[in-house]
Amino acid sequence: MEGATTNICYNLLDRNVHDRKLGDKVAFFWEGNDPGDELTVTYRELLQRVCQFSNVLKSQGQKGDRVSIYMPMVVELVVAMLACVRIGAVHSIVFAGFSAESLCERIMDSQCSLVITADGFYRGDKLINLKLLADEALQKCREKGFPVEKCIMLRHLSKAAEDDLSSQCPPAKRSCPDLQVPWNPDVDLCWHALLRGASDVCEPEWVESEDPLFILYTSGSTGKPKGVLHSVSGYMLYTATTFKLVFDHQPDDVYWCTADIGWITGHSYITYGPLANGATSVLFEGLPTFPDVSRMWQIVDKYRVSKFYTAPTAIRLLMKYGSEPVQRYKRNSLKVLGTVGEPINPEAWQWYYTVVGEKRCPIVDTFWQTETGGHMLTPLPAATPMKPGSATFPFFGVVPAILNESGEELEGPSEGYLVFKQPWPGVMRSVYGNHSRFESTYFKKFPGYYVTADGCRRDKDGYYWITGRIDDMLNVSGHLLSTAEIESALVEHAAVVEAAVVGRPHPVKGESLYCFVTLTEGATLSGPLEAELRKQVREKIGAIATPDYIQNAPGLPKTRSGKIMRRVLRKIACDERDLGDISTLADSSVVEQLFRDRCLTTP
Ligand code: 7RM
Repeated sequence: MEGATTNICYNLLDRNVHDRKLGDKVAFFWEGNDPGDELTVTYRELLQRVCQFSNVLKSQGQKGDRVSIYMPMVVELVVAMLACVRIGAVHSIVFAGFSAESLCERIMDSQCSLVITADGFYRGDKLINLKLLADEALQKCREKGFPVEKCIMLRHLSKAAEDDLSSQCPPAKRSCPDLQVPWNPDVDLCWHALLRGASDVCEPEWVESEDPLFILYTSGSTGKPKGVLHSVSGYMLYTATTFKLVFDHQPDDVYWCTADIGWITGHSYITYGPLANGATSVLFEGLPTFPDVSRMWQIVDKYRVSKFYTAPTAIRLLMKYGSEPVQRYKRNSLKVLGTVGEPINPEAWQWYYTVVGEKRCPIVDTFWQTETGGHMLTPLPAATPMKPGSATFPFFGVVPAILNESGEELEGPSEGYLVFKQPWPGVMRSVYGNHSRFESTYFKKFPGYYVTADGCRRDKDGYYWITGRIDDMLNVSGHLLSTAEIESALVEHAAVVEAAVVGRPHPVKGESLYCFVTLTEGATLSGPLEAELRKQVREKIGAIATPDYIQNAPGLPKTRSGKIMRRVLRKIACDERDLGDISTLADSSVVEQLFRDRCLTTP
C-alpha cells in the first residue's frame, strides 16, 4: 500500500458513523471496577469526544510527536489513543501497573513530548495513586536530563471543578480518602479544562501507509525493553481482518476482551480490530475476582456477551473456585470463547469448554506476539476441529516453519524453533530508535525467517503446539518478563552481588519467579532483606515482576567460561535431582549446597 494515504481513526470512527450509519450503535459498554459504575458510549459520541481531544492535542503538539499514555481502563484511554492517531501523533501506552521507573525509561527511550495520565484508579480494593507515580517518573526524567514539558491529567476518581460540564466520567461511587493528586502548575494541564470549548470538528491528518502508528514496549532478553513499532495500514488491515474472521464477528455481537489496553491484546483486540469492524465491546476496568469470583459471568449476562476473549491465567484462577460461581449465571449469550497469552493446559481448556461454554462454544486458541500485531496461529471458530492446547493452524497468509538448531526446515511431525517464512501485514516495522536491534533480534539467527523465540511441535495431523519461550524470557500470568531485567533490578541492591532468575511452574500464573541471589560478604538473607529485594524489583519494574521465591546462593553453578547454567538452576527450583550433563560445570559443590537450601515454602 506504499504511496497511499489514510488515517486509522477515520476508518474506525468517521467511516462507521457516516458511511456505515452506525452512529447510534454502542462502541463501548464501560463497566467500572465497582459493580454499578457504568457508562455507554456510541460511535457518534466516541467520534465527537475524539475530535474534541484531537483539537486539544493539536494545540499541544503535532504530527510525528510521541505521546506517552499512562491510564487506567477508562473510555478516555481510548479517546486519548485515537486522538493521537487522528492527528498523526504516535502513542506509546504504558500499562498502568508499571512502576514510575519503567514509565521514565519508556518516556525517555521514545522521547515523548507529552504524558497523558489520570489521578488514580481502583483495582479491586486497592487504590493506585497514578498521578503520584507519573510525577515520580517525570522527576526521574528531569534528573536524567530529559524534562517533559507537559502532562495532561484526567480526573477519574476526584471530582472535577464544580463548573466543569465536560467531564463525562462520573466519580466512582466510593469515596477515596487516600487519593493524592499532586499538581505541578508548570507542567500539569487539566483534561477537563482543556476540553472546555474545544471544537468537535477535526479533520484527520492524512498519513502515509507506512507511517508509524504506535510504539509498545515489550521485554527484551537483554533486559532493556524494546519499543515495538507498528505502522498504519498494515496493522489496520491485519487487526480488522483477524478480528472479523477469528471471532466470526456478526453485527449484533457483544464482544468482550478482558485484557488491559496497556498490552498488545488490548491495542489490537479492544481498540483497533473491534472498532474497525463497527463492533460493540465491553470495556472492563476491574478484576475477575472483585467483588467476588463470579464477576466475569455476571458481566457476561448483564451485557449478553457473545464473544469472550481471555487468558489461561484467568481461567486457571477461576477454576480453583469450581463451577458454582460460573453456574450462578446463565451465559446463554456466549457463542465463541478465545484464549491468548500463553499455552493453555488441557485441564484449563476442558474447564473453559465444558463449564464456561457448556460444550456449545468453540474455543479459539490464538497464538501471536506484540511483534506480530495480530493472530498468527489460530483456529477459525466451528470450522477448525479443535485439539485442547493447540493453536491449530496458521491464519490466512501466514507461513510457519519449524527449524532445527542448524536452521534446517523440518517436515511432518517435528519439534524445534517456530519461525515465519513470509511477511504479513501486521508485522512490526522496527524497534523504535534501534533498527539494528530489530534486525538482529528477529532475523539474524535464521537468515530469511522471522524468529518467534518460541519452541513448537507439529503433530502428525499438522497441528501446531507451542511449547514455550526458548530465550531467557518468563511468562508470568501471560506477561513476558525478562530474567535479565529482574536480575539487574536485584543487583542494584547494595547487598546483592549477583542474581539469577528462573521460572518455576505455578498452577495459576503459569510460571513463578524463583530468584537466586549471591549476597555481599557478611550479609544474610533475613526477612527484612527479602522484603527490601521484593520492593526493589516492584519499584524498578512493577508489581507483575515481584519475586515469588528468593534463595541465598553463596555460589551459582557456572560453566568454566563463567556462564550461569540456568538449566541447572531451573532443576534446583523445581527440586528435580536429575541434572543431565553437568560436565561443563566449574564447581559442582555449589549445586549440592543450593539443593540443601531450597525454598520450600509456597508463596
Ligand atoms: C499476544 C501476546 C507473546 C508470547 C509468545 C508466546 C506466548 C501468546 C499464546 C502463547 C501459547 C498461545 N503477546 N503466547 N499466545 N503461547 N499459546 N495462544 O501475548 O508479546 O505479550 O507475548 O506469549 O510465548 O511468544 S506478547
